[in-house]
Amino acid sequence: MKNKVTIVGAGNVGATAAHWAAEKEFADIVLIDVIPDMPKGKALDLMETGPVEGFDTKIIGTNDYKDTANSDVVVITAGLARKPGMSRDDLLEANRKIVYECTENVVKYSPDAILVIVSNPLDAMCHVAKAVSKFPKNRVFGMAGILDTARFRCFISMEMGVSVEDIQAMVLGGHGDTMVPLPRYTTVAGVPITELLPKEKIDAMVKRTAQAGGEIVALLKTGSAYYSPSASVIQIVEAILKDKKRVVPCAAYLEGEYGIKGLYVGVPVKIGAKGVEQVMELKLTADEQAALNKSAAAVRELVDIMKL
Ligand code: TXD
Repeated sequence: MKNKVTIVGAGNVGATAAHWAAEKEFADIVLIDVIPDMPKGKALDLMETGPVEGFDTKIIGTNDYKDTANSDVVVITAGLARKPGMSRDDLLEANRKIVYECTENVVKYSPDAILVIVSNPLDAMCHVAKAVSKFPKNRVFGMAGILDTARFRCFISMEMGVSVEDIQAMVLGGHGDTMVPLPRYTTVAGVPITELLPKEKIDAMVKRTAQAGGEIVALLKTGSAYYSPSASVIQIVEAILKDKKRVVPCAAYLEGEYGIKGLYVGVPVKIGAKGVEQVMELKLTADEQAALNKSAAAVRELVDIMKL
């Protein structure tokens, strides 16, 4: 039987994620949104791309959660995106209600699905989805670290003039301005960038990475980044459906790892058919741990406001 992937929110991230997924032919796709007919239009347009691009993926657009029944993976991208001058945290009130409602609807029809959250503020929205779904922690987690490391990798590639394919990066923490890029664990062909680049250059790239979402928001003016976020979430979906055991940073529910309890924070995890199959613990220096604690505290503050 073919896999089924539902994408909730057919906006910039959701529709572009459907596009990447359609090309990969790994599942039937359902695109759902509250705007009447819009997801149907986008799904049909994408289906009509099949003959040109050579994919046979079935894509359904809908406003009815019945069509999402028995999904293997559900990606939640519904919610407001940032406008210039806004932080991700400014979206908390509006998006918690949206993510609450979407999760409620999704779990009614797909009680065994794995939920991958994208809506911001990301880590806090994972808490909403976990509380509403009551799913085990391995089946509810968030996409942010793949995007943040992709941005870091991109900047290193631009700085050094080397292929992005040979760059591995690590970013920990919440998906916000306090995120923690880790140069010691960021390598070019296995060599840490701390041995390849001067400290000032690395510091500048670390800062740019933490602010990279805002850089795009300031340029777009009408919304936030979506090509890279959507590609990143589809990498997770692929890792689940193909049981690839990819090791990537995701917002995972920690229960003591890194000294953090009862909180979603970005850490390296193993992703396979069961979702988050393992949290990988890195050895951190005192400074790195302090930065992670600060980032976790920022997430905790948002979670406390929600009183879930
Ligand atoms: O790294 C990450 N996790 C992120 C997160 C990277 C980029 C974007 N990130 C966040 O994803 C962003 O801050 C937003 O909170 C979401 C979605 O961003 P996108 O750019 O796709 O926003 P759009 O284009 O405005 O699309 C949102 C869609 C839109 O079509 C709405 O009609 C729909 O969400 N929406 C809903 N769908 C279903 N159900 C409900 N209740 C609903 N409310 C809005």
